[in-house]
Amino acid sequence: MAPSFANKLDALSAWRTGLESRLKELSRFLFDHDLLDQPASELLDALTQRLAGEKLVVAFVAEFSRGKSELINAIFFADTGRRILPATPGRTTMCPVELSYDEDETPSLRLLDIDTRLHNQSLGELRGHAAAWKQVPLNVKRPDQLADELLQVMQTKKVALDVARELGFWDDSRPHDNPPLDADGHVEVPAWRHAIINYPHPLLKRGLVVLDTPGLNAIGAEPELTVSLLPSAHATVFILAADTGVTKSDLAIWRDHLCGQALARYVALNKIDTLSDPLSPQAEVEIHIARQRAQTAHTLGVPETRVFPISAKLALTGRVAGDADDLRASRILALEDALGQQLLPQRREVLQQAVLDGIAHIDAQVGRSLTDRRRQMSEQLLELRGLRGKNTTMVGMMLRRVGTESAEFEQCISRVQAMRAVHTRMLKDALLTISNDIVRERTELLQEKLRGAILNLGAKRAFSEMCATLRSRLSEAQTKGSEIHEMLGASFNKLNAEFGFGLSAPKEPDLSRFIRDLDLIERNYIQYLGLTHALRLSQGRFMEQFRRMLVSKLRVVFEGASGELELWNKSASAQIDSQLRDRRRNFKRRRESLERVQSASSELEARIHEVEAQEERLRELQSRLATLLQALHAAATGPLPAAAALAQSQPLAGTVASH
Ligand SMILES: Nc1nc2c(ncn2[C@@H]2O[C@H](COP(=O)(O)OP(=O)(O)OP(=O)(O)O)[C@@H](O)[C@H]2O)c(=O)[nH]1
Ligand SMILES: [Mg+2]
Repeated sequence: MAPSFANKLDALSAWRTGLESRLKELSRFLFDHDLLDQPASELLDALTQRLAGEKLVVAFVAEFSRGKSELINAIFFADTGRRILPATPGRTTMCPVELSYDEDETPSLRLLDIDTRLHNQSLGELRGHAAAWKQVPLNVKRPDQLADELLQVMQTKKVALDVARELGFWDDSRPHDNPPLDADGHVEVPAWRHAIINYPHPLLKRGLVVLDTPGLNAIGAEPELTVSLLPSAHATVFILAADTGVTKSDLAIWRDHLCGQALARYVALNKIDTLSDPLSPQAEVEIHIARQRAQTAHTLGVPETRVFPISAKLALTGRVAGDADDLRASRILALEDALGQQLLPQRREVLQQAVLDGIAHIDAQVGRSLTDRRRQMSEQLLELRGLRGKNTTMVGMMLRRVGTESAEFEQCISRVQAMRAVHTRMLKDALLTISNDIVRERTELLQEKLRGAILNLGAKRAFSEMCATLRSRLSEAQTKGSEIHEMLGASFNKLNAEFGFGLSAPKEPDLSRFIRDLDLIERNYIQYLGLTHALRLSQGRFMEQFRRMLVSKLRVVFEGASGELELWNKSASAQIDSQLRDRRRNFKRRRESLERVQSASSELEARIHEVEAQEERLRELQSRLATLLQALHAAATGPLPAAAALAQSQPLAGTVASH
């Protein structure tokens, strides 16, 4: 049987760890041999961090009681031997629950009070404020205690009607959707706004983040879930119940939150065990399941292969009891395989490209610097060998020549300085185009316009206009980046021709991925602004949260683009410094050699040997660099490590997957 999702994720993670250690080896090698300039070192650090910190977010979305939490238990927690996340009839999970692992923190459940909605801070901002969260330590060795603590995600509280209104859980214009009002005029609302479980599960340790959500069409859903958490998930599993089929509210959730998203979507038709009936033959039940699957695919507009009839309950009980028949009947492996087969190769491709780009960069920069140093050594050898059999007058002449050459070379300094001045000015100008002030100004302007917007249409238009302005800023920065590239290219050619440098401008800076990120933010927010309850939330108190949420998202894009431009420019100009240093060192070496030869003719052969040895060392470094880069390339593009071997070394993950 094909390895399940758990095994595949393991293999991907082992692949990442392998690449990480090869990158570290490369860094160490470059550092030890004085080949690592600052931009190259930043690039390698960023790459290693990206590989280590890479997250894979899978969100489970559905109307309440469809079995989201049960399915998460079955896929990820069966190895604990019990139900970990609460899953009960009726509304259970009251706030979004994020499961992940951060090894710098102890295992814990963190809960954010629902009242934080009354203040301006967005969820994103509050993540960094430890004091805003109630922190409950988790005893991971005691699954029963763990499950007890996690019951807190079910907590609710009673509040007065006006508080419920302020919190966003009561809407006078949509009376049918409002929760019941009790005899004292109180409304039951969730106690928490968000929960984060830090749990050292092998899969979470490997960068998986699981997002369990409460029934989403409920009034008062956290806007951040719609505009940020769900759209940035790498995959969503939408769950329906086979006993209810696709209901109107299921369809509303699908349409509002999952329809038209580019992300990978899977549909689970859960609870197929409820269709079994002692009075009907199994073949009839099968026909019934097949029919439901086809209907579901048709209603949601997805291929039938994306709809997975499953039973989360049988999967969980089957795994806990080690009952292979139940597990087979649950059909969970088909869903897990699909998740593993489609999702993980996509993630791998993205990381692989980043590593290959890094290799190309190091190869170009460091490789060139080594070739250049070798060339200088060869020239020096030629010079020294030419002195064989010559007298000291000749050596004196050579010394004077080195002096003249060195003085001529130093004239390049004023040229380099002039080029630097132009470069600094151009870069400053490019960075100004995409400064944080632009984001702030534009979002404030949007806020003004949204305040006046009565219809969603107006809000959408204002938002699109803002995005268009921001996009044109990014494109402008891209053009300016290309102009810098051109300017440097031309200046480098001149410096190479006149002063014997070996400079070459790196591949043009590329900001297209930031433009794509902006497009994605635009799509998500536009979709959110289209929801009926969005405008209500976008007014008053929620408006400020909305703006802050947007600003922080846009900042990430703009700061990312600025960072990229800056790093590119640093790396392009760092070669000038290192080549200047090399050239000067070379002149000094030549002068010293000649002086030694002048003082004692026996020194010539010794000096020739020395330079030959140095050249040989450079040749070795070149070939070791090539070997390291080739090995990295092979590791990045080669097959994933065998999952079976990993399962053995990771007993817990093996337990989850081995059934
Ligand atoms: N028979 C059957 N019951 C299931 C299955 N999956 C879940 N259930 C039950 O359905 C009920 C709801 O499951 P949950 O996992 O709490 O559903 P949820 O989607 O997380 O619901 P909320 O947290 O309220 O949004 C629980 O009683 C589960 O035991 C299944 O495959 N078969
Ligand atoms: Mg739940």
